Formats: sequence, C-alpha cells, structure tokens
Amino acid sequence: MVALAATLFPLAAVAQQDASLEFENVWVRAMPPFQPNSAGYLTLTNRGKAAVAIVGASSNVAESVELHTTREVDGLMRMEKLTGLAVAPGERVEFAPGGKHLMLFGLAFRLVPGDDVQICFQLITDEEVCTDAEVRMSGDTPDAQDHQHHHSTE
Ligand SMILES: [Cu+2]
Repeated sequence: MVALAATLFPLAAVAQQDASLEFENVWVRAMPPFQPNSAGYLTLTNRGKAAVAIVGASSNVAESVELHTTREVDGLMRMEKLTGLAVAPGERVEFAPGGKHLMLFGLAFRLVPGDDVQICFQLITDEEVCTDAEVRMSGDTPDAQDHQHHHSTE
C-alpha cells in the first residue's frame, strides 16, 4: 500500500515536506535611506510529522540573511547568530522584535512600507521553503537602532 502510493505519487512526500512549515505575519522592517541592513520577523509553525531543521535563510532583496537571537548578557541585550534552528512537529517559533529575528545584510534597495519581498529558508534536507514578506514600519519596535549599531562595525 505504501509502496503503491509512493509509485503513483512520487512527489507527494516531497511536497508534503515543503508544506509542513506554515508562515504567518511575515514582515521586514522598512528602513530610512542609506541603511544597509534590516530585520525580518515571522511566526513559523511545523505542521508536519517530522522535525524541520533550518540551516540558513536568504532573501531576494539582501546579499545575505542570518538567523539571530537576542540574549541578555550582563544587563545588555546582545544579538547572537544562530547556526540553525530545529522545529519539532507542532512547534511554533516566533521571530519578533527583541527576540529571534532575521538579519538582512546588504539591502539591494531601500525598503519602503508596502513592498513585497521574499524570505526563504534552507533546510538540512537541501529543500528551500519561501514565503512573501511585507515591508512595514517598525513603529513600536525599538531595536532597529540596536541592529544598526551592532552591525555598523562589521
Ligand atoms: Cu540581529
């Protein structure tokens, strides 16, 4: 039965794996002119039955994208690069200002509110899953300046 299904639908298993990550509320921070970097946020949920291991990220508007987390060290909020992120079945991971986020380095152009950009995640299985992201103003999210400060010396 299983073998028959696999023969008839050889791509079904792959497609299912692709679909197992659900993205919500994906957005990238609008930046003033001449800012080289930005940050992205989203909520992702693993709807599949297997753990998903994210090993990298990319965007069509940035030279490179890193997964970061924010940790308090000696009373200061510091960003740390994550080399990967494992998401268990049913697990929901939030990327939000002040916590986990995507750092977009080397913006190709100025991000203006309302723009649509693309965020992709590379998985350990060599698959890539992409989602649209909306460019929004940061508003009540005060860590934008921290990002710029932190990365301006790199
Ligand atoms: Cu960061």
